Amino acid sequence: MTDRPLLGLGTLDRLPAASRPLIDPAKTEVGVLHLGLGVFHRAHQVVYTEEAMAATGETRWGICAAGMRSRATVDAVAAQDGLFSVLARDGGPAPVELRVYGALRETRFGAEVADRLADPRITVVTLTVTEKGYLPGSDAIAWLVAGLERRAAAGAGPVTVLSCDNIPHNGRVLADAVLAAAGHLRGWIEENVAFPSSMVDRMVPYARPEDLEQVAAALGVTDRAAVATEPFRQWVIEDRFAAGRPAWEKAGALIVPDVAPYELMKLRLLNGGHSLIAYLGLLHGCETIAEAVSRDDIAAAVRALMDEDVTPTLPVPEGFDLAAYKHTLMQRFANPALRHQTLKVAEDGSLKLPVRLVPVLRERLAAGATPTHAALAIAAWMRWVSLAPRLDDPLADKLRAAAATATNPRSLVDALLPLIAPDAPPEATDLITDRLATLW
Ligand code: CS2
Repeated sequence: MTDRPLLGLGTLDRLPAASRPLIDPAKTEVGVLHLGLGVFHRAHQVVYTEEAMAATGETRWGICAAGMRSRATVDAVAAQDGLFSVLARDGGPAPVELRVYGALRETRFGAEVADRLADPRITVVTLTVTEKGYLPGSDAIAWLVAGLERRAAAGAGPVTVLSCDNIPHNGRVLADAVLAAAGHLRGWIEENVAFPSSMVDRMVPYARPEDLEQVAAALGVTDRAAVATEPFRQWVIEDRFAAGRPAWEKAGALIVPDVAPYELMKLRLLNGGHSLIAYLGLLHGCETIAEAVSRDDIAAAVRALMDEDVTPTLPVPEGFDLAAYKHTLMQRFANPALRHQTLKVAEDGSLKLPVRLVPVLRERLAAGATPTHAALAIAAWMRWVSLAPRLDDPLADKLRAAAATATNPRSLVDALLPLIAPDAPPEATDLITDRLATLW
């Protein structure tokens, strides 16, 4: 890296005008608390929240975001006064967007987040803690409950806790996890906290050194917290709030009575498709999702998964153009500028497949159909589990031990399927074994 100055409040005026924040960070107060300071939060909720403030002129929805695992990310963002850039590319010669965002006003690390919830000006908590954040005993849930405890004690009033993770009816899942850990606070939570469900969408890989270099060259400052993403973004939120919120609809979010149809569509088509591409791609040595779908066999498999297996399971919202949605998805997967790591999408498969593709497999089998491509995705995951040099998954040890006992496709399915689909029907085992044999 060169000796360009670091991005921060003091260097904002060096930025090209078109890349400056939409709001004045110095005049923005915190009204939202966020758990999970990863790349997705920065490229999604921060962008919506800043645009909402810019559209309404409200200055009270700045974000205090807490890192759950990476101290380095918290330090990088804090060193830049909360500022970071979003670089959106679609494969064309110039970025579609390159802007520094200023809505993130404070950072915390881990358990420190709890105290912040005692502030009555904070009326919304958002979460991006990934699937494993909702497991019993997770830090995220413990810190959230500790925060709610302080809020109740401080008499700080009702609050909305909004899950932004890829889990069906994520609001209900979160409410159940929080209430199960709440002990004596249960009654207060039931009276004062709303848990809407939401569907979030934007593909955001880990930023690479080349991305940071591109940002620095264009902006003239060093930004160690920049994120590189695609132009597309979507947020559909259940209209169930306990108190005030940013006007996210002014930034394009849909606030609806029921998010379930949107959630299922997104989880099964996009995320389910993603998982299939990632595991098949890894088995073929592909580093990125775009590289994987540039192979005709993988592109054909994803299309077939979407059209033949997933589509018949979806309750499509009134007036929604599903064919166009699927077409756009294929284009997004193929975005050559995105460099979305197959390894990143392959993480935590034991938690992702049960919400993305196992239900498709079960529902289609129950309907008397043969969901070959959902079975192929699961088979590809199993093959990857048995071959991967390293597994990033909360069940990694268990998966490895189970896979180590398997000597043929059938025994691998027998060893792994119960871990992601307990009580799967025998036809599921047969179908996955058949697909696995083609990958063996
Ligand atoms: C991906 C998602 O990593 C994964 O499992 O499928 O992160 C996906 O990129 C986002 O949900 C897109 O909105």
